[in-house]
Amino acid sequence: MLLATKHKFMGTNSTSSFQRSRRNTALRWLVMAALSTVWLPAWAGPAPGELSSRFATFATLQQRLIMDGFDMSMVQTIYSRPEVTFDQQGIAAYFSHREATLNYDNFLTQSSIDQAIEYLKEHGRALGQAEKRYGVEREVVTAILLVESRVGTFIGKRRVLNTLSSLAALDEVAKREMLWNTHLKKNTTESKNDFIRWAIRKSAWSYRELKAYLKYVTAQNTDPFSVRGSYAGALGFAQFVPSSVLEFGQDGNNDGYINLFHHMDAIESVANYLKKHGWRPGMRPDEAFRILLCYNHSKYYADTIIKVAERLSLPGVKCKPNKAEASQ
Ligand SMILES: [Ca+2]
Repeated sequence: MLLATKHKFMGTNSTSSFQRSRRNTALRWLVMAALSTVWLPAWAGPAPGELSSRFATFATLQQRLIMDGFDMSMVQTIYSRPEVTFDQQGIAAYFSHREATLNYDNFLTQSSIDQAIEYLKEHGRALGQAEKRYGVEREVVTAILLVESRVGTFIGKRRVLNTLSSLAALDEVAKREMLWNTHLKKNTTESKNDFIRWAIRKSAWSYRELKAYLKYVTAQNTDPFSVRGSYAGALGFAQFVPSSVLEFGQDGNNDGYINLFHHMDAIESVANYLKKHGWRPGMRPDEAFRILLCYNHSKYYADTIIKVAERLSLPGVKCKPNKAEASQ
C-alpha cells in the first residue's frame, strides 16, 4: 500500500511528463529562488523576509529533492512551514551519542520486567497473532518494544522531518562548521576531521531516509511535521527508520494504514522485520543473536533483548548470546 502510491507522490502518472519536469527543474529552480517571496504558499504570520530566511535554511536540500523527482510544490510547501528548523541541538546529541555507554542494564531491573509482563498480558491477542503469522515469539517482540520505546511510552520528542533534514544538510560545509563550533568543539573527544568524515557519511544516509520518510507520510496522508522521533530519526514504538517502515511495516489492525504508533501495527512490523531477516522458532542461539544485530548493530543491545526475553519465560526458544561475538 505504501509503495503503490509512489507515482501519485511523484506528482505525475506519466513517465514522459516526469522526464520533462526533470529537464525543466534547474531553470524553474532559478526562477523560483528569485521570486521566493512571491511563489511560496500564502499563510498567515511571518513577514516576507522571515519566510525567505526560513526557506533558505534547507534551500540546497530542497533543490536535491526536486532534482530527484519529488514534487516541487510539495517540497516548497513543507519547507516554508513555521516548524522548519535546523535542529542543531538534536543532531549534536546524535554526534555525542555512544552506544557502548548506554546503560542497557536498566531494562533488566524487576520494574522493567514487570512493565514487559504487563505488556504481554495487555497485548496478548496481537502478540499471539504475530507469533502465528511470522513465527516470532511474543517474548522477543515484547523485549524489543521494551528496549526501543519502553513499550510505546518513550518515543522521542523531535520532529522526524527536522532531524533527517538537518542531518542530511551536513553535506554543506557551512552547516558542519556551525554545528562543530557551536555544539561539538568543546563537548566531544572526536577530532574535527573525524567529525567531518562521520557527518558526511551520516548526511548521505539521512538523505536516503528523508526521501523514504517523505514517501511514507505522503502515502499515509500524514502531516510531515506531526511525527516525532529520536534524534537519529527513528519513529514509532519499534523505532524503525523510515526505509524500514516502507520495507517491513505492517498493517496489524487492518485499518488500511501502517502506523507504528499503534500497538498492533508495531507488533506485526517487528515480527515481520525479524522473519524477513531469517528468524524462525527454535533457531540456534547464535543465529538469533546475529538477527538481533540487524535490528541494532550493538552487541549490548542484542544481549539485552535475549536476556529480557529469557526473563519473560520465553517458551520453545532458549536464546543465549553468542559469547564469541559478544566478547569481540
Ligand atoms: Ca494499521
